[in-house]
Amino acid sequence: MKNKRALLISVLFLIGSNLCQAANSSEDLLPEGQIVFTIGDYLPSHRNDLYALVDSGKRLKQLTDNHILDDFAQCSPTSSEIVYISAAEDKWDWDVWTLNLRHIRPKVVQNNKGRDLTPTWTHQGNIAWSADFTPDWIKWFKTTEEKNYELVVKAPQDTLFQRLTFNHTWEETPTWHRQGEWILYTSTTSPSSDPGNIYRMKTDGTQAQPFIELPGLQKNAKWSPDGQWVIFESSDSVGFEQQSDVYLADSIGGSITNLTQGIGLNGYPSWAGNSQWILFHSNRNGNYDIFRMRRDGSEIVQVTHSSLNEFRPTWCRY
Ligand SMILES: [Ca+2]
Ligand SMILES: [Ca+2]
Ligand SMILES: [Ca+2]
Ligand SMILES: [Ca+2]
Repeated sequence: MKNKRALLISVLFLIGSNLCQAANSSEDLLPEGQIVFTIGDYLPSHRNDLYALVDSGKRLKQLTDNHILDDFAQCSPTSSEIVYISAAEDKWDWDVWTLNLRHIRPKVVQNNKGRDLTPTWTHQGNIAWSADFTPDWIKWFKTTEEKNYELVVKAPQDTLFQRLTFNHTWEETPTWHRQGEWILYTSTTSPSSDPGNIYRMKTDGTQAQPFIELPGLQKNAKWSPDGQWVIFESSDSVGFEQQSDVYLADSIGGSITNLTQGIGLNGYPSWAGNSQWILFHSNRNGNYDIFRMRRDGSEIVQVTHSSLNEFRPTWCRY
């Protein structure tokens, strides 16, 4: 326990001192706000914990410390809390949790059987995620990609979630348009020929249709706060990627631009500061770090510099 604490303190110091160095430059690292992200193994593991970078990038605050998986944070529309995945109750059965950023108070949203993935907030502050609907009797015969995940949504005060998709494929990484009319999400309709594309559907689950179809896997789409743009990640395969980049599209899925241009693996884009800035992670310098850039891909600045992996950022305004 003592060793773990000593390690943690040195890790915080390492990151904090590197960050201070960066923040002392003439340029502000970020629009006013805080970045919440994961430090640990890039693949989900019990070493992954959530941290917040506060005071314009000068101070690192640890949000979870329980030697279990805490990962995939997304900031709420009011920026007062995050939703994330935790394996607090069972190593193999991940669940959706929220955490109040001021009081660091974790709360389980749904203790749902199976793995719950990629949680997000709707425009109204409800919580949506991807839930495992693979029947128990068939689970052992299916590869990961063949399992059936469905998108579900739940108001914080409700006991039951509402199911949005009804099919036999994997749906994940939903994102709500700010007016609450459309959802974008990723679906693995034909994993043998294409590992996944971005679809859109009405928020009641109807009118599903392709939105962005490129070779490889497109996921982690996020509508911009002003509703005009979509950022997403596109990689060449599922796992063991050779290539992954952050792309920008307009609100109807056109004018697709590669913003990160192939240097390292780049992904998990997130909007910051009123649709003008994008956060993302990249391993271009040998391990994962958080970066930020303008919406057109210019002014890329590295935000974290430690030799650990920092990844999956989400931005919360103050
Ligand atoms: Ca679960
Ligand atoms: Ca499904
Ligand atoms: Ca694709
Ligand atoms: Ca790093």
